[in-house]
Amino acid sequence: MQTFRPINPDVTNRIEKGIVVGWAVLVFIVILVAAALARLIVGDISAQEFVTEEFARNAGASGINDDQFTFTDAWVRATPPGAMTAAAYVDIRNLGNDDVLLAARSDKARHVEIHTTREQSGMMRMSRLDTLPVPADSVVQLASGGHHLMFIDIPATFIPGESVIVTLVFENAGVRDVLFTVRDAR
Ligand SMILES: [Cu+2]
Repeated sequence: MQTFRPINPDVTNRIEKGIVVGWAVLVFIVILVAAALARLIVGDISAQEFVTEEFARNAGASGINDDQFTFTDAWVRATPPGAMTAAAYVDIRNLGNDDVLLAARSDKARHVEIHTTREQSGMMRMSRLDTLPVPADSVVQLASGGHHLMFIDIPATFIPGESVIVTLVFENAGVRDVLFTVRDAR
């Protein structure tokens, strides 16, 4: 025969304490996990922002600025569907020593050529330049109707507002990544 035994108040107290401590530990763990996740996510975002900001500082739409070069007005002419080539323009200011643009490349074209425009028997014709001198203390303008960069074999059309990174290779100063913006200009 069972007899009813009142629960020892001391035991009840101990169980309640255990539950409180258990909850406290659980809440603590949840906060730790949440903080770790938040840090991971926020950390990633700020890393991206840092890259973007740094790139914008070095190669923003208004151009990159360093001790040697300032690149301004860097843009690519938007292309109609099916186009195989696109022209790109930029003003290169050389604040340093004499240099020579040797090549350009972009992952938005199979290759990029340096072109110039010449009048030939009343027609404007483009021809390829092997290199383009960029003398000290000068601005070399790659502009419509003159020197320009030519994207050859483009896999996709260039849509206004898009950004295109073009790597310019200089004989002395090395490479510079310049951010070009696609513009709808005819
Ligand atoms: Cu051309």
